[in-house]
Amino acid sequence: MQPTVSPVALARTQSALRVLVGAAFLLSVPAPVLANEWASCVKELRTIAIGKGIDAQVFDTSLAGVEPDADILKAFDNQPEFTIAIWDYLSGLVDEERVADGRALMEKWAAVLAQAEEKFGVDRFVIAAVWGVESDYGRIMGKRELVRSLTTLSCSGRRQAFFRGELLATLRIVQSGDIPIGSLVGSWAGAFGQTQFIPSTYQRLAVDFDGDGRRDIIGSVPDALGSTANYLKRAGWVTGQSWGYEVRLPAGYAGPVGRRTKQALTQWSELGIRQADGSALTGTGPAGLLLPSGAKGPAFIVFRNFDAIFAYNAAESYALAIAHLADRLRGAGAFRTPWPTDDPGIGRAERREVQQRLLDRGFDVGVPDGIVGARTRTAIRAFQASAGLAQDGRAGTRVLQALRASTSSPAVAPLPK
Ligand SMILES: [Ca+2]
Repeated sequence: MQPTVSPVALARTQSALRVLVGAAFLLSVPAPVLANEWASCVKELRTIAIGKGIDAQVFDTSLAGVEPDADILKAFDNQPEFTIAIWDYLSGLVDEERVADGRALMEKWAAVLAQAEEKFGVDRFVIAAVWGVESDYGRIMGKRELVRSLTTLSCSGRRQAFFRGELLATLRIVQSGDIPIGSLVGSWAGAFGQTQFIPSTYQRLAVDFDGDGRRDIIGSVPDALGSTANYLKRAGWVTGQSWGYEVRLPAGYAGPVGRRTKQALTQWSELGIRQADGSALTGTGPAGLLLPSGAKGPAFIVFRNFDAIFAYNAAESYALAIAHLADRLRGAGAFRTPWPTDDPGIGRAERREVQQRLLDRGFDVGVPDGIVGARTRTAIRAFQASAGLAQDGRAGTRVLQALRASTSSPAVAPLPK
């Protein structure tokens, strides 16, 4: 699937969606910035910033010695242009590790989550799931200096006006004393913190939830969780209602489909749709029918709260990952209907195993970190070629099994005794 993604949504959760939308971003690759252009651009930004209420001293301190980030351009160039299958996407985001980590952290932060649920009316499992998907519960927040990235993007490329707004919002964070300049690191596009807000979203929606007077979505878990709850509330979350659930379609279903094609549950029932366990549909309000991989894969009835999650990052696959992780954290199992593939996706532990086994066999994958990038895909293709398999470069069940089998029967014959 190739979702339409706004620059705002894209910037916020670039890490989660990179492979889905890499192609869209290639359209706005900035050109390298020349030194004299850079200096005059920074000067212009200074005038604009001061005109918008940023102290000259804050600007000068924040921009001191900042140079264009050529890595941002390289990162663009290295974006693979391919579409990931929904089952691979979900297998990486909703795996056993993320479920176990999330359960442990929900216990640790139970009081804060209860407060967030009470104050904003948003389901704590969904709050935790957003946290888990956006930053792996605060573990992966990006390491790029926000001011440097955003100044680079403010002085080069097609979206300069957008990124200038984000740079100003960043300087306001510094000026307010919410987060010190040295801590403001994030993704190349300016998403930062445990909720991966971009600075303008932060300015609108971040909350001080631990009561220390600062809104710190990087260093404070309560601030991050409260801010996520506030975001979902503002996106229209309906308290006490479900996002939706898996359903079963009648054979040969050819009725309406789509998140936006909402109708009453009675109408869906008349079309023969039941809950996955065969029971009658339940819930409140109009619902859509989501078929992420067509009528042969898992099907879902989705309510208004699915749209609230969708608002966090405009991709249905993303919203489904959050929704499913939330259910898994709550204790639910995998989907009943399997994905329509004979080569199911694998989680991060298995991806690390694939990488380690490739490494053991002499294929270069870098550090086995569970992140399947260009290097790992190249190594998988090389292994697939050597093993006579189709070369799709995908880290899936089939490649894992082939690696396990080939390691247990060594290619090199043992030395004679
Ligand atoms: Ca705080």
